[in-house]
Amino acid sequence: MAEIPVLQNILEANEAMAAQVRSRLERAGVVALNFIGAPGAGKTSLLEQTLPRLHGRLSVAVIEADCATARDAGRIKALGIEVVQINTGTGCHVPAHLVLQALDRLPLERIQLLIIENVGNLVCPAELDIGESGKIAVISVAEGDDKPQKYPMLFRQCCAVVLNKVDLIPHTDFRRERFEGDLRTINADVPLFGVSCRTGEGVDAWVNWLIGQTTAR
Ligand SMILES: Nc1nc2c(ncn2[C@@H]2O[C@H](COP(=O)(O)OP(=O)(O)O)[C@@H](O)[C@H]2O)c(=O)[nH]1
Ligand SMILES: [Mg+2]
Repeated sequence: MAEIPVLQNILEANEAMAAQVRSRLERAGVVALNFIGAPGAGKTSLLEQTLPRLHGRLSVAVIEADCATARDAGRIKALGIEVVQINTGTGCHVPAHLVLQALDRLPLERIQLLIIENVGNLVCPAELDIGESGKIAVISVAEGDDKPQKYPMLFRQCCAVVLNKVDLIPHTDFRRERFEGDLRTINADVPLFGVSCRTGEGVDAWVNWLIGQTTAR
């Protein structure tokens, strides 16, 4: 019995922090997108394909979240993009209070888009509000075509789905019709972008949508 109020307190505390993140971002006119996907889905690879294409079109900063290491931040920094690494230790998602701390280290007045790469996980990050404008589901064909039905929360919550590693489809048993059919039963209208971060296929359409998000809001 005692555990329920504790959990409630933690969630309420997170909501209060998320509200602070949201108001700071809104005041600065920054759109923040929270990239959620399994470890290895290609979240950082997608950023490596996306960020150079935004050069001269949109000013961007990135928050990287992983249990350990600053490796992903290193990959983003190598592109000349402002980045803050968060390490969550045993935490399976980035909580709002760590995002709030990271905002202090970013030039919010100079950026239009903030991308947060969450800890690799299809479950907890989908449930938690961190003050973002929207969640992006990043999934790869190597994970199988049954994930929308198995992890409906993420696919219901997100404002776009990026299906990565389409170059591998011929080498897997991934059935795109099944994936799309299942996705549509959960989220009928969500934009879906099939991309390959290996070949660059489909990335331009995704980037154009992304740019549209900063002007539409
Ligand atoms: N074949 C193929 N491999 C990819 C693609 N995107 C990423 N990878 C590989 O998948 C692995 C995990 O990528 P990474 O971006 O680190 O995933 P993250 O953990 O979601 O950030 C790396 O070895 C990438 O080179 C893709 O579109 N096609
Ligand atoms: Mg990564």
